[in-house]
Amino acid sequence: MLLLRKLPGMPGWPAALGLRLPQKFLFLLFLSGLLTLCFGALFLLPDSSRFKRLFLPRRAAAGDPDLPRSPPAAAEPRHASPAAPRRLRDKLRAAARLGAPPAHTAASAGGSPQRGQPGAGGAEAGTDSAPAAPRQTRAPFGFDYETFRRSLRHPVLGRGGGEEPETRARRLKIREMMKFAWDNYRRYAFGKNELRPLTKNGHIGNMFGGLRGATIVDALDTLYIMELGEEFQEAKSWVEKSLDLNVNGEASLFEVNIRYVGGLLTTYYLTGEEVFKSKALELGEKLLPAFNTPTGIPRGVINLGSGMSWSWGWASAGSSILAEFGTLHLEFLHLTELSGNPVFTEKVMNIRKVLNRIEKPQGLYPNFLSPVTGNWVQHHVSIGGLGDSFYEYLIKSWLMSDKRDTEAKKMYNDALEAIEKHLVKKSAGGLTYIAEWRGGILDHKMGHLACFSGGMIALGAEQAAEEKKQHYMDLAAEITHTCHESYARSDTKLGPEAFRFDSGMEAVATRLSERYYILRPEVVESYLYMWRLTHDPKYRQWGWEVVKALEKYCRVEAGFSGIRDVYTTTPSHDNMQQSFFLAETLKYLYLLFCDDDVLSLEDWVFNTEAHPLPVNHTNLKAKASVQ
Ligand code: DMJ
Repeated sequence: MLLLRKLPGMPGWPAALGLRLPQKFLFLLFLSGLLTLCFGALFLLPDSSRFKRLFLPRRAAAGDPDLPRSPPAAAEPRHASPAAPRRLRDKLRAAARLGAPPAHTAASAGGSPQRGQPGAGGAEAGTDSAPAAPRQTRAPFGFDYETFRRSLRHPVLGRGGGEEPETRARRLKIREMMKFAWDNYRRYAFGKNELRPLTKNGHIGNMFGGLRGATIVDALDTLYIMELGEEFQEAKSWVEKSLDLNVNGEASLFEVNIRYVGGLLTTYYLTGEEVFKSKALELGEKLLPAFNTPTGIPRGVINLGSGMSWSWGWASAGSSILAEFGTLHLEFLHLTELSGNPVFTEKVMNIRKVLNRIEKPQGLYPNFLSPVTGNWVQHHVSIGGLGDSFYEYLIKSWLMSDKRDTEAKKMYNDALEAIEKHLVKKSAGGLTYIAEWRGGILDHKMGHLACFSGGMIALGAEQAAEEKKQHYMDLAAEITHTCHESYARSDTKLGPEAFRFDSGMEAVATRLSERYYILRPEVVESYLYMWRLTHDPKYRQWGWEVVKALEKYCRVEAGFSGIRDVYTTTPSHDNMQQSFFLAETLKYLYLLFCDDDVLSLEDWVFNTEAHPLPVNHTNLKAKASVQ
């Protein structure tokens, strides 16, 4: 306006219109009001609006959903938002400070950034509205392993000393069992997925899509923790030389994640050896195509070579399974942590978003969800198989975030409340159990898998409202007691795959098909948590009963085998040494006879395959910045 007036040979607008002074004044007033209105309206436009990006400085208009709208970060209350997005925000901000577009721009456009390359989401500085910084090239993302190690509150393997000779002897016995299981696997099945201890050969199976060495990757951290140095080196050099990730074949997204990605991540955190990190990240990227569904809920099966994914044939109407897509969170957050690539975190945060959006019947989470429509497919609810580790990962997400992921905590609390209201029952004989729910009808059955829940409920009790803490500790103890009963009531002192509370029976398998024991860990897992959280000596006693039973009924000449019927003392062996026996059962038993500072629960959260992942202590922030 003013400019126009001063242009030579051009009369001012109002003059040109032939207006008088008061009219000119009114006209000017009207125009300035109009301008203010237009400019002010810019702030009301959605962040994505092109006009906004055109007129406002870049930072204010960025509109990234992960960036806080208000108040600014410094004013954020400590528990205001989940930890994962917060860390993501920190990284995005760090990238923005260097003028780099956030890494996920590249990732979500289909190409994942090359780690360690300047082009990994890295551009030139200088587009920010902050005071002009000297032009600099973005350095590669780096994870500072030493900073991470310094952040741990306890030595990984504890301080040692001051224990009872009996405790030490029992621990060493379990170490010997691990060595026996490993030696036989190495001798007869090295490089295969599992050992067949009766026929003395290897088993490959079809769960890992052509990947081999499941027992090696699952056993790595147990060998390390038990200080079986030579054996650990054998396992490590196999991973270095022979773990081939360029495979084809149908893999379970869930199994590959919990065993391979989990095992590799943990071994990296324990040792700092790059090979474990790079393999974990490479494999993690191969899992990403499974999320390419209309809802972002991954399908259960993926071809690691082609990236094609589909649902399990047995899952009703092409659905995805709660315990499968709900058991990725811990590992995926660590994949982001180590790579700087937010895509992993984005994928699992989206799963949460979908779950939070849909209605839950009576507050319960059914086990089958359509990845296409995002609706529940069947109303079967269980804290055992098909549901189990979804609940586990909610409370563990909260713990792993150093107690900042309040969204996970709330989801866990709400779910547990609904489970308690609808599924927790007491038998006539006074045993507390968690039944299954089929469209509103209760099935009074508890699977062996559901026995992890004693430990989980104890672990979660700490965050409960003051008046409920003791209640949850009591509930955890009662469930663990029931699971112990399922062992104590069998002839072998090992528990069946499922036990029931009907027809006058309590905590025993009533069907022939449910009498087997395949070296599963869930009951001893609960013993470990209960021991660490209460120090009631009965849990060590119960753990020792399991050791004796395993030795008596599952140990064969060339390893450990599952048994077909826990109710007979002349068992028939199933000829399979499951990899989770080395990853979980023996690890939990060993830790039960260790001091609490060995893999302290303050520093580590166990994934569902017992691979410990570090808690993201607040003072760890520095480690994940762009160097
Ligand atoms: C393990 O692979 C994991 O614990 C999983 O969450 C459930 N099943 C087995 C052990 O029973």
